[in-house]
Amino acid sequence: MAIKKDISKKKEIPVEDLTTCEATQQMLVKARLDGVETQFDRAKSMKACPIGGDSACCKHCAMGPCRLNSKDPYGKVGVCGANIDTIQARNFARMVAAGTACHNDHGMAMLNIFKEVVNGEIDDYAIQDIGKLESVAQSIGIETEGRSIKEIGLELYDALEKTYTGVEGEIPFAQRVPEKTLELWRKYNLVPRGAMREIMEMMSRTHMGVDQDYNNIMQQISRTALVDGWGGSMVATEIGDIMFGTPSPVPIEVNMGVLKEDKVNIIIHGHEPNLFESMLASVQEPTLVEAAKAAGATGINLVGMCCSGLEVLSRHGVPHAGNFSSTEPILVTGAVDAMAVDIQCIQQGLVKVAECYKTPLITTNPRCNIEGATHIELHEDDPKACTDEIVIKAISRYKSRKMPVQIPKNVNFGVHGFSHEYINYMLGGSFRASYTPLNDNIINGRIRGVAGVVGCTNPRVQQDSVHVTLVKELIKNDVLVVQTGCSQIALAKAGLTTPEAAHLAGPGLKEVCETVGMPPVLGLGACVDNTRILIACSEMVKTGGLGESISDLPVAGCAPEYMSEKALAIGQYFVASGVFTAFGVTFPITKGTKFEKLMFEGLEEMGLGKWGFSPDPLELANMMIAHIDKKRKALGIDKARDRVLMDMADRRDIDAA
Ligand code: XCC
Ligand code: SF4
Repeated sequence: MAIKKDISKKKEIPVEDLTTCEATQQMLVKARLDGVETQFDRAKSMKACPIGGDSACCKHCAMGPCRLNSKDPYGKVGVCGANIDTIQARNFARMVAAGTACHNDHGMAMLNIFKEVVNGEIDDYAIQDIGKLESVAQSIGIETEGRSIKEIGLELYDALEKTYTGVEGEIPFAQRVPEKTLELWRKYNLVPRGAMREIMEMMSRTHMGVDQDYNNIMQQISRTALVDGWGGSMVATEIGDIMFGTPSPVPIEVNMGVLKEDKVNIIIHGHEPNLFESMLASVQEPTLVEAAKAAGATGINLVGMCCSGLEVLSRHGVPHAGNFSSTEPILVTGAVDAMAVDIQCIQQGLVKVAECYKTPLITTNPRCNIEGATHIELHEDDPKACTDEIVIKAISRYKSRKMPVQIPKNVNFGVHGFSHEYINYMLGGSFRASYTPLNDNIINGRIRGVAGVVGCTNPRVQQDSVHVTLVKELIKNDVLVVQTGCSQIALAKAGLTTPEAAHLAGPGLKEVCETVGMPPVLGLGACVDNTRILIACSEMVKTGGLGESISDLPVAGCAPEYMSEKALAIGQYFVASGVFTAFGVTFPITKGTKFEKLMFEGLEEMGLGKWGFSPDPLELANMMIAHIDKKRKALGIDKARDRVLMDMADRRDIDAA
């Protein structure tokens, strides 16, 4: 037995290879000493299934499951005769449907709360950004002049409800899509109806014996994804802003060092902002603050993780403790007195780790219970009943903290909370807010293009490192980077979301950043807030000078460490909107097939965007930059950039002389 143990110890991967996040490294070392298992250990012992990885298997009926050979993809078909292209297209379709369902489910929940707030049935939340309410209403043709908040709000609710329930016609935010892009969608029948309809149709078409032409399945994949980006996710962002405020830049702190040994530490993890917003009220409740002090703490410390954390980091500057892969390791500090979660990316492994450190793990949403966790349901008409109880649980855990606490000292700073409204204002100034300066700087070549780098972390690759290497390479090449999701926290921990990080940018981007005082990497919020990027793209097209369609823009997207089906849905809506989007880690298709060709070439030939893939960050950067340059050339602005760079070089020569 002892020998066996030695062997397993020898095989242990150094924590530095698992993650570049130092705090997470420290906690992984401690976890090993404490005998606690995390996703990093499970990823090592659970080899990814190679057939599933290539999407060459189908379990859509009981004649199967059928496994095809991805080395010889056309050598075999399933029992029903389904070929590799049908099988992969259906698998991809269902992943996109699941991701789209998640974002729409979240958006619909927000919209329901909004309705009850407007109706006066919920008073723990409010309409905080009336300007945003009006601008969103106007963007879909709702009259706002001389009308009350309630009138506008109810009409907005009725209109946006169609995002989910629309049986026919086009979703409301299709009105925000640039004309030429929308025309193309109409030509291919891609403009979504309501999400319920699109997801239902996607599930039905991918049942055994229904849609068996990968091209036709792809049409519904795009339409389904578009009702995520321009539908449910966009509603989640806009309603979130209306109720909780539109973000504007705030200085923030990230990393595990935001936990405080002498305070009652509460972490909120998940996605919907309502839990966190109510928790913000609870931790300020004087009686609860007193109770924390009576328990010997100096106060209550509320911090976020994952997208829940990003919602309030952007809006209120609440500290953020880390991204997805750090959610288990942070419990290893022993300093977390409660972790409250709602929906999405809450890995079941948390239960065991929480148990080891006697941290209450509390689920709050009826759609997400976890075996072994404590469920305290949050009801929107009285959310504080739930969040107060969580605080009380945390205080009593603080009081009975038994084991020694070990909090990594790491704290990093950044400026986050950008929004498309703020980009408008920041570059244009308050009197001439517009996208013209951004477009001008792209046209004159100081900014080569814009890249969205987003998405998860994944223990199949070294946590954070792919994000950071990729983004550094992009900004070095004058590509302005916008970010959402867990990726943003990777970059914040690496110090790239500060204005000072401009020195890492190429000469053109550096000049723009220094003039405006902005970071070269802009954090735009949670994953639903990728829709801020869609709107920014839309504005860039409408402002002029960069083509007529989103597909004309010198922009690209990437999720280099993705893991979730939501990320695939996001990727697909960017592709269908006209953006080249590259993913890392692995891509769920079989190489050398017609479906691969459609995804990586065919969609672009139709005038949409296309997919790209590489596990290597520098290769990803090169692909994105090459795409941006291709678009610059097509726009005839490639020469301008040569001039700017020559100017810079000339200037340096002069300086040197
Ligand atoms: Fe989840 Fe949104 Fe991915 Fe992070 S980035 S791991 S989806 S928390 Ni959305
Ligand atoms: Fe096999 Fe066809 Fe059934 Fe899929 S649908 S499991 S390929 S028989």
